[in-house]
Amino acid sequence: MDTASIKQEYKTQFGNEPAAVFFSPGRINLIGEHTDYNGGHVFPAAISLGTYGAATPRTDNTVRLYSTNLADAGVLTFDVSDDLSFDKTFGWGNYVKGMMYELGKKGASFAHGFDMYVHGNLPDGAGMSSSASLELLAGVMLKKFFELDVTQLDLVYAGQQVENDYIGLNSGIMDQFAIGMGQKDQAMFLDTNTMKYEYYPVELGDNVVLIMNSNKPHDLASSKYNERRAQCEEALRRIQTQVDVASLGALSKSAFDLVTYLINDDTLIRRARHAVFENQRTIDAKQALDDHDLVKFGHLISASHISLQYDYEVSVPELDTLVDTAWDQAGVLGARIIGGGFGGCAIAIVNREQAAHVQEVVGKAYQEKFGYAADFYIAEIADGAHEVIE
Ligand code: GAF
Repeated sequence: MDTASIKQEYKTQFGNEPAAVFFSPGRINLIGEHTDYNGGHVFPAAISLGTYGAATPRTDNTVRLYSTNLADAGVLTFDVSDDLSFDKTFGWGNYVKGMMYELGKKGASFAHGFDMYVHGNLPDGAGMSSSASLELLAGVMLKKFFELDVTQLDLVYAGQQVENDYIGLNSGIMDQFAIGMGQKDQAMFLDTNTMKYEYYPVELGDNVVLIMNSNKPHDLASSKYNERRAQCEEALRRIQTQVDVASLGALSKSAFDLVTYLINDDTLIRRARHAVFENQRTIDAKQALDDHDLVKFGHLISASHISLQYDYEVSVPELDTLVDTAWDQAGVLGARIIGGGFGGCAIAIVNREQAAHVQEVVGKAYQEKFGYAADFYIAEIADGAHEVIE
């Protein structure tokens, strides 16, 4: 959907012209999975698939929300003077109301209502972070309409608080950061321990990032995401009984080896090993790009998948099939699951000329095995959440 169509749809729904249109991307992650709540590094980028919002301030206190993606929910309505606490029955609207709630805790005030029409082209539940996309969409809209004195980074943190405190998913900062701070053609190499980051051009020579959507939706909150985080925290707690270390991300691979006896539990060792090794792989992957060593970069990406499959156990047969089949194809440098796991998407770094063939072969194998199709997109790296000015 382009800006003109979303404006038209807004008008059909609400009867007036929208005052502004906003876009908030989804994200991919080159490498660094489940490291962001372990004080490690991540390497994500915002993409051109995402969520559009057309909106207008109102003179009264009513808020009306409508999403084409969840049209069955109809128009969701509340009043800015209502209790804005989480309400399970309010469905997707909680992401917008949650941003008001969290920004309100930081001093923002909302003196009037607004109408908002939302349309996302990000496949729902595909692990490209449609929820963070919606949070940041609401964030940039609220900032404009209520003249909030907040930075883009403040909106990023508010989005994470919506997940953690409002919705109840103990996610890290990666998704909101990538979606809020993204820049066209740039990935972000972020140290989640210090929050220092640098933009890094996604220049992969003759290669593209092929997104492979399993179309098996994941549900992070009801999946084992919070359990994984708790397992990492427990492993760290056991290490800290004897060693002064702030996070798993602060441990080198050899330092970790020396303290596994303190963890002394098969599952917890595997979870923590993933966090420690994945952090190191992410640092090495950036070094490989610095060295123009794309073959090594690809190997690190594939190693990440193996670690997520066996040590962290967040993959599923659908994603393993996409990744394994991609690995077997000429022109593929590496492939792995992205995001929280338990469904959603994988990526493959593929030679541009061979991408169509890889897509065909992987798609056919997937359809034969699972009886439904996977979808494929070439990632376009895009700007973070913003108002669309024409
Ligand atoms: C989800 C979370 F929201 C992120 O914070 C991150 O932990 C990711 O899973 C795994 O790397 O997308």
